[in-house]
Amino acid sequence: MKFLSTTAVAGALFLEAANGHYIFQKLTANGVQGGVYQNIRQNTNYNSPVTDLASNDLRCNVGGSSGASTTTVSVAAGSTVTFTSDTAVYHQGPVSFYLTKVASASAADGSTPWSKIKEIGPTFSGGSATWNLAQSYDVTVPSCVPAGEYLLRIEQLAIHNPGGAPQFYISCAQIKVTGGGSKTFSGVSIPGHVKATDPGYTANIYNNFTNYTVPGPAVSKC
Ligand SMILES: *[C@@H]1O[C@H](CO)[C@@H](O)[C@H](O)[C@H]1NC(C)=O
Ligand SMILES: *[C@@H]1O[C@H](CO)[C@@H](O)[C@H](O)[C@H]1NC(C)=O
Ligand SMILES: [Cu+2]
Repeated sequence: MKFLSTTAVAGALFLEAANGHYIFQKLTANGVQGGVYQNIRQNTNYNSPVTDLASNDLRCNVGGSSGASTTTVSVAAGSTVTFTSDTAVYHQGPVSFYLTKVASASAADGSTPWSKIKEIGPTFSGGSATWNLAQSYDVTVPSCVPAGEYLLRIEQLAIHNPGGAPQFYISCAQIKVTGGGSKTFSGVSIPGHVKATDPGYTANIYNNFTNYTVPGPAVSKC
């Protein structure tokens, strides 16, 4: 009896882990896709989201405050990298990418200023919105940022459930930028980059949804 009930619980947890949500766990850089958590910090909350706007877990997910077991990959400034999730993103919401310069990508805790370098909102056509729901998302490392080590963070904010807490699906890659320039982007703290009152956080995507502003700071450009 005890064995059977334990098995049932384990089975339920497995189904939840397998079917619930999604997690970005691979990075493609220099045209080569790394293994699971090779260049992305491994989290400890499976594929569950973070929902607390004040939590440091918003930086690099639960369990991602350091990355000693993660390899830092060299990428040229101006080149494109790709984040890939275990299953395709299926909750509607925006995708944003943030970059923070650090002394050591494997040791950094994400408390340094983050600059948003790309955002993907919905497109509106004929009165309806279309979200870019995908398994992989590309981002170009800005050509003008200084060489050195960075955390590169992807944030998919699921706002599919108005009235419920929006869900942050987050992963941080560890990169070492080569080449580059000398531009310093403005940055914001995480947590703190998204406010509970932001229209892009509170939006009801099912009701009179005709425009959308992705939460967080403006995108920094070279
Ligand atoms: C829909 O939104 C627009 C712009 O935000 C607003 O002017 C309008 O009153 C809204 N309509 C309804 C029916 O809520
Ligand atoms: C849509 O535009 C209106 C008018 O500028 C603004 O008040 C509202 O916050 C916007 N909605 C979203 C979800 O960004
Ligand atoms: Cu979900």
